[in-house]
Amino acid sequence: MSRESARSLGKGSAPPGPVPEGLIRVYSMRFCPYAQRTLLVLKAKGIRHEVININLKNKPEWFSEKNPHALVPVLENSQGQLIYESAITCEYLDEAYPGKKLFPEDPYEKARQKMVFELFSKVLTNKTTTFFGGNSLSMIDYLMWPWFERLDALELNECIAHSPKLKLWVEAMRKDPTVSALLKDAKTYQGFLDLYLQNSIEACDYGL
Ligand SMILES: N[C@@H](CCC(=O)N[C@@H](CS)C(=O)NCC(=O)O)C(=O)O
Repeated sequence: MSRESARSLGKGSAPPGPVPEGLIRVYSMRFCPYAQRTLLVLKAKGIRHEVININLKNKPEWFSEKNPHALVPVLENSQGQLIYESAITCEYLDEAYPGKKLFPEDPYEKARQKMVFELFSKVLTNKTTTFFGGNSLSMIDYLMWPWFERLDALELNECIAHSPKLKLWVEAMRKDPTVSALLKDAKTYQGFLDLYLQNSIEACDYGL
């Protein structure tokens, strides 16, 4: 269950009811790279979820009750617990749900991924394995990917043109079934961005 491509809720909309047992809800926006992190983890772990898209240019009055900063992503579970900040939502999902663990079990390796994530840009040059956490894809790759997916749309592909290791990583990421299931093309991102920069309340629903 999902509805990733549902139209967004805006001002005047009724707040959604409680989250049904056995599901988790994510408040999202179709073009948000932070929310994409949460969606990647939901998909990679096969977690049953529903998506409520929020119109960030015309936010519902009730949305600040879900997150005091009124930003997406936010998770809400059937006990009414709310979790926000994308990296925190991803770690919560990894810990709260069974199945494939995306963070390493080893506490040091997990701390290392988090340190690497903090360092982000410095690491790009020190990478020796295909993925950032080793030879298989793990949480840190999903946390970083959304920005790389948008390079083409922003005409910033030059950033990776001179880094063969990074180019190989991008190619490997595009082949991952979770990444490819959520992939959007450059034209779509550009269409969204044009409207977003004009402050259009249609931006978040671009292409629907
Ligand atoms: N640090 C936050 C950033 C989230 C964020 O900035 N989300 C953007 C959309 S991509 C947002 O909700 N913007 C609404 C606003 O700025 O009012 C996280 O990692 O979750």
